[in-house]
Amino acid sequence: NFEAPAILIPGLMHPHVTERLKSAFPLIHLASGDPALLTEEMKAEVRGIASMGRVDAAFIDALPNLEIIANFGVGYDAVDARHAGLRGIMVTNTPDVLTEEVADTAVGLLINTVRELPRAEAWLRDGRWVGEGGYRLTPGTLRGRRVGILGMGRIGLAIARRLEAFGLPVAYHNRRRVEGLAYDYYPTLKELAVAVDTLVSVAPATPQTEKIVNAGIFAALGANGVFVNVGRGATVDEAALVDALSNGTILAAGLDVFADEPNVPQALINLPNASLLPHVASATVHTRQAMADLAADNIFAWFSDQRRALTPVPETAEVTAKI
Ligand code: 8YV
Repeated sequence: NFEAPAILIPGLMHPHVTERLKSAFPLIHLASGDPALLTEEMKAEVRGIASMGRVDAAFIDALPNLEIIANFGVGYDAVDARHAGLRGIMVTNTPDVLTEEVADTAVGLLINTVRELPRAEAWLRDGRWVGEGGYRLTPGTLRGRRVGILGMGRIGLAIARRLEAFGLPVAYHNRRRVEGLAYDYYPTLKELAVAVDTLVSVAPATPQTEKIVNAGIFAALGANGVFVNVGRGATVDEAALVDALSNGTILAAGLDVFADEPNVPQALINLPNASLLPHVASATVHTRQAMADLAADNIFAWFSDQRRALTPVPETAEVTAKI
């Protein structure tokens, strides 16, 4: 029997989260969020979860005394937050602390994609500058582009501000128009894609966003089109993207996220006009430390006398702790 509430960590976790939590709570590590791995004692004792991976409805239901799930990451599609909310369980994520880092990476990925910088560097490293001369003039440029942002939340806004400083006109699509924002708003993604040639997606994975970036969107972007994704891979029809990149429907794509990570379709890897990163947008020591602190602080705050979370997700905003 534990005195402090037991916190369960299913799967991998940033070591700083583990370090901080273990100073105050008994920790239980599991290989994954699989209910079959839970003992009766765990079921009785676990009151919190800190996770980077999947926490589904079955796992939540297997833990009768669960009060809070602290997700490491701003995107919390791996957690069934709606189900948690219905059960009166708090879910938290890690907003704000990664906003600038992810926006930096998005702009870097956009430039890499349009100006072919990774391929130009490979040209140098492969000795081709000496052997064959300068790298080719790139058909792509940021000059003259119009950028559409899919998902005008904190990160979308940070990307928009950067691109504004680059001298590029910005427009956006979002579930709702953002009040007080001067950028052109398009009520549908299709209308946005028609109006711009460069689409940067920060959209989360939800049932409503599944494969919304599809063949029709690529056709609307057009032959000079560029698609950059730092949101979630599930929002993209990857087969349609491969087609669009192969047959010249769009010019190029830069992707940090994929539908089935870490598995990236070989067809994408084979395409020279795809710039691909292994989900690194927030992956610095600095930002991951801040995310780790916020994930741990949510658990500390919940089990403190205040009994409240710092950064609840909208689905559980109304959840309150039983005293
Ligand atoms: C993290 C992310 O890599 O915050 C997110 O939503 O996708 C990334 O910052 C991921 O959540 C850590 O597992």
